[in-house]
Amino acid sequence: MKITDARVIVCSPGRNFVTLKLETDEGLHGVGDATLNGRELAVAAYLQEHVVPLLIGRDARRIEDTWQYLLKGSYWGPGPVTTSAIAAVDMALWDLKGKALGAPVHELLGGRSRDRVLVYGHANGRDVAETVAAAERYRDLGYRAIRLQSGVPGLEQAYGVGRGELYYEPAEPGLPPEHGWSTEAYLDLVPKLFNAARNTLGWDVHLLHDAHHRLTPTEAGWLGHRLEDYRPFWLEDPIGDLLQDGFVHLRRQTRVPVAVGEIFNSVYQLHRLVTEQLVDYLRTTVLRTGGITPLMKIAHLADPYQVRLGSHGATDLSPVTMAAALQVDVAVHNFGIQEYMRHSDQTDEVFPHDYRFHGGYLHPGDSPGLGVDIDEDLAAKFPYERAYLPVSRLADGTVTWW
Ligand code: KDG
Ligand code: MG
Repeated sequence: MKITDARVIVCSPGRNFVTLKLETDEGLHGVGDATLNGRELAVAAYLQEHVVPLLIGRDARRIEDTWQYLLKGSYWGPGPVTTSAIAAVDMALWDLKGKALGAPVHELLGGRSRDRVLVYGHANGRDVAETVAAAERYRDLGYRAIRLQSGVPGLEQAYGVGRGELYYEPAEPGLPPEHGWSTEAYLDLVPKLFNAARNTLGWDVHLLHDAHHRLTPTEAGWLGHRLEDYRPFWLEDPIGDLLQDGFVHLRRQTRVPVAVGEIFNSVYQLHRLVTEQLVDYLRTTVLRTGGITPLMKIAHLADPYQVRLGSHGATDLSPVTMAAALQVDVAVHNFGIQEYMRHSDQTDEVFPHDYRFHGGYLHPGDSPGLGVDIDEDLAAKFPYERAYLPVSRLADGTVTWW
């Protein structure tokens, strides 16, 4: 099965996405997601200028070989642009492999380890009361796990508090907006948020929270310690997750379960966190880490250390990534939870997919390949729009992590 055409499709049905579509001499096509939020065109150019010429004429059956060829052949090693591009190729090749063999990809990864995939949704609001009310609505929709993010007193905007009820989109059209940040106000708020949520929702639902890399290990230890009694499912990105030593310090201070890695793009950024059991969940997903091929290896590395997958699934990862992630989630033994931020209706129309939400779980479906496609004609009606993630500053004007 030879690759005869490779198209890079950039579209913006509500937000920007970069998609790779491979065609073969057997009349089959495969799709992959290459979206890197706020830096989309860098990956589109990387694919178009440097990867597509290497793909035409290649044997589409050779997934591992192609992955190694694109990574080692580039010489420069993994980085967010490179691995997002390679991920799109890898996803499209798994999609093709499944279609060629008439099997959903999870059958090729060892078959199902579970019937359905536990997901968490995003409850948010301008204050604690609004956030808890949003969490109640999620629970009424059947969610068994809910992430809580609230506006912070004194700050106009806060990470995780977005537009729309069931839809959160942080990227803004135009140049980056600037948000203020106060660690003190945030640390005062979060324990109150969890206390109110447990009082209202009870204990029959998992609660999660994302600190979005903004705390020092000492601050994160203080917060984790205060959240322990509310039995959070996890505290995500409590500290900058590239600083591995920080997790040693954090573990000494709190027993709160820790999730990290949505910005990781290789096993080298997480192996120590896994082998020293410094974290509980890995957020790295098929897109950021270079595809299904490397994510399966990461899952297998993590399994004996009792570290589980909890893949990133924000709206900037297209339905193609969600479909691919679900194939892995349902297959690997050490799965924990999948983030599920619903896409807009427009996005779902451009990317028709098999997966369905029901009763707090996602069901990946059983059609051959990944179970997702792109409607190219419809995609063409939504051209790229420049958009950036916000930038944060402290009260004195210092730039900090958003
Ligand atoms: O593009 C950035 C988002 O994907 C990220 O901010 C979302 O942290 C995030 C999450 O946990 O979903
Ligand atoms: Mg996050």
